[in-house]
Amino acid sequence: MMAVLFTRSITFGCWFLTIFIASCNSTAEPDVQAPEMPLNPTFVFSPFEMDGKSSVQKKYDDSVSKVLDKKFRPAALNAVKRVPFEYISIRNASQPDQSGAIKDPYQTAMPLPPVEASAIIRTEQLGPKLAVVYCSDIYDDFVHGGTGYWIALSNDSGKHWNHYYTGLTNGFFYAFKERSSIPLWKNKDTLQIAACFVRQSSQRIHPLPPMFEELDTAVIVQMDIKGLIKDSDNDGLSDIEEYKMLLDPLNPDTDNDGINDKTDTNPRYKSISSAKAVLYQALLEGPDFIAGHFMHIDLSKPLQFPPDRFSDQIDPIHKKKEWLLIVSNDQDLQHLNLQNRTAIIMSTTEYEAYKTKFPAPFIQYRLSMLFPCDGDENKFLLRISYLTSSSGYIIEKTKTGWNIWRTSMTIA
Ligand SMILES: [Ca+2]
Ligand SMILES: [Ca+2]
Ligand SMILES: [Ca+2]
Repeated sequence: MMAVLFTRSITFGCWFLTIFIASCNSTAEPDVQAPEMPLNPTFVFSPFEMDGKSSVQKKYDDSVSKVLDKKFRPAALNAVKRVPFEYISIRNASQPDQSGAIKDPYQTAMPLPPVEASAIIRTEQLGPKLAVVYCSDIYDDFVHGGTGYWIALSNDSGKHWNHYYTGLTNGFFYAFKERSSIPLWKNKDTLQIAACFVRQSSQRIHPLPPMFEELDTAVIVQMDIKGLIKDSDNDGLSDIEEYKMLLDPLNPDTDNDGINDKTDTNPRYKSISSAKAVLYQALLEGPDFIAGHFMHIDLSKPLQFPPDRFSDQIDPIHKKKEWLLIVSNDQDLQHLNLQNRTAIIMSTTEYEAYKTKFPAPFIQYRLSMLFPCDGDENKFLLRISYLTSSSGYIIEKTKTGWNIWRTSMTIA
């Protein structure tokens, strides 16, 4: 019962990595062991003289390394050329743009939405209508080479802006061109942008990004604005966003728990605060309250977080919480109730189908199950991995809650 956890944002990734490094610095006698990874030396730090044995964990570790060892294969051409959404149509450009033939891609006199200038790809004005194509990593992971394409639209010459996710990820399998002689507004209902078809051509080897190859450099992606902005059930998430998060675009409350899809932090499953769900929440949202690598959770009290703990994880432009994609068949994890991030939890079967719709990889957080340990019914091992770092925990169930020791940290 493997649990695989993904997050879309480097923000959390960096933060998490910082925790690892800070913790390692505070370790008095790091115990450097022989390399375990073929590419990088691996350092294992053990802050406690604690150990536990679990045959279930050994089996789990073997199954994970089998998955990780899978050979990289580039996407098939028919997958690259499959049109992913109904609101999109693909045309071939009659001829590729001549480089240098154009032009400043920005209409610089045009008012711009509050997005970072470096993220903007194209802007264009059509009377009072303004369109800006830009990149954001809200629903995508740019570490592996793919940020998401977004469009900001204004109908009143830039006084108000709305932001829409296109559902497309840079590199999987489109690369929008910043320079093109093709106007962004095809007409008042349709946007178009020159693009290349590309695909990942090499295995990603941490910390380097993978290589991409161009397959067709003369493509025009045409987007119907009505389809882009459509919110069929009026819950504040567009149909495209709901498709991306495996929510029901025709039901404003997918899990039927009375909380609207947009505000629900676990919109696919009802949250239940079981002891294990609280344990997983503590490990996901509060690893920095492990003082000296130890944390106690008292289940009779709500979890406490430092005041500004998550303030930088609410995106100021899109007003959205960071989201995590968690793949798990563990029902306790499915009942997770995060306070400050939205968890999209799917079963392993759902995730297999999901990967064919959304082939861009995400930063992977792997959260193991609780492995029974030492034949003690109240003692467990658990491991959380991120990129090439991982932490091992010994977890003890007490009368009032949980004791958690972080017993090893591995950095490759
Ligand atoms: Ca909706
Ligand atoms: Ca919905
Ligand atoms: Ca709900």
